[in-house]
Amino acid sequence: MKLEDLGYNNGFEKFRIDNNLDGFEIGRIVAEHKERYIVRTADAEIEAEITGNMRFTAESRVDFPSVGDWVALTIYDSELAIIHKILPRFSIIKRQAAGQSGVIQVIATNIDFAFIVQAVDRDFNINRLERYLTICNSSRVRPIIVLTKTDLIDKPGIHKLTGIIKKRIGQVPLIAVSNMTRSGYKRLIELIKTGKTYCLLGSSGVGKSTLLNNLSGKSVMRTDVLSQSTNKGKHVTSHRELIILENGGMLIDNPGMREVGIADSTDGLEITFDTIMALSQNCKFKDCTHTNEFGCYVLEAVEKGEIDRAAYENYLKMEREKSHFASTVAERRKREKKFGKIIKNYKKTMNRNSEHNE
Ligand SMILES: Nc1nc2c(ncn2[C@@H]2O[C@H](COP(=O)(O)OP(=O)(O)OP(=O)(O)O)[C@@H](O)[C@H]2O)c(=O)[nH]1
Ligand SMILES: [Mg+2]
Ligand SMILES: [Zn+2]
Repeated sequence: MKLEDLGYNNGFEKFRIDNNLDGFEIGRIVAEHKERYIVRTADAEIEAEITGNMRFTAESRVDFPSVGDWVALTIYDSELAIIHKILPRFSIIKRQAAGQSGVIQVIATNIDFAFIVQAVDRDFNINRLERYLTICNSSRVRPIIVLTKTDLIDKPGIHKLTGIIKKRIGQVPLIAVSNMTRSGYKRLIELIKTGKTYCLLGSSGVGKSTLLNNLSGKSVMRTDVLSQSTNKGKHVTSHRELIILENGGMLIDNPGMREVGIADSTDGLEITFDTIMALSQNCKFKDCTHTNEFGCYVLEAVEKGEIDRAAYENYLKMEREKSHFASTVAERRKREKKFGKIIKNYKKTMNRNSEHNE
């Protein structure tokens, strides 16, 4: 297998040469199990760990390898390999870590397309779809909406749901499939290109792993029904894994998400809500929050019914989350800086004292 078949490109190669990484092997992380990584190189699949230095200097999860990463590593033998460097990523899918304010969780890296998977049953939720979309847009990953379990409802039912999506989320490709009858698979398979990486995002139980197994023709991932009452908060898939399909596309399966918190979505919201953004250019005040200002074009459009009120409210909610995330991060940085100064001063005093004692 060539590295190119795993998605390696000129950008990564240029970095490798510019940084004199000739002495290292290059590989891609295909799975992660609690800081032990499975790396796929041109001729092997091996387990690897990171250097102590990488662990020590890491400031957040973003500095650790993730599934999808290209890394430079040294292979000592079939049992031991050490990851020295993460090659710069062209995309990072991340969210606000569930229940940890201001903390980022990396879902996957170097992703070309994300399949946002939602089932037609009670999982269907247009606001959440917009959330996933925002996450994709802020990480420059092209989204594709996949509506699953269409076998559970009739044609008019499917039509109604696709109508709701198309009205709110116009330009994003949308495919309705059944993992049981495989209806819709032909279109889905046509979208998967050789050498490109696709990531499956969505709640638990929507059929991500079933879809992946069907597409790969193998039972790579375990799939199951979870009883809501006995398995509260659990999901069937518990780790992330990259699988190479026969047509050369790569698919990353993820554990289902219960919370899709917005983290650092620089311009994700602007892209997701481009109509609102375009209108806001005309608002009377530059710093208009579009909530109660006089001369607000956005509010006016909502009143006139030109913007869907539910979409507008979802936008405001995520905008608030985004600012909250930013201020939590800023506050933590400030605290850490202060703490760093205390440590520095302490060390200085200690050194002075020990000099005196000599
Ligand atoms: N009727 C129907 N059932 C489906 C479909 N896709 C998946 N299922 C069933 O839904 C259940 C959950 O499927 P999984 O593939 O494990 O779901 P998942 O998204 O991987 O869930 P997590 O790993 O927990 O995130 C299984 O019992 C599947 O057989 C579908 O298209 N139609
Ligand atoms: Mg799964
Ligand atoms: Zn406004």
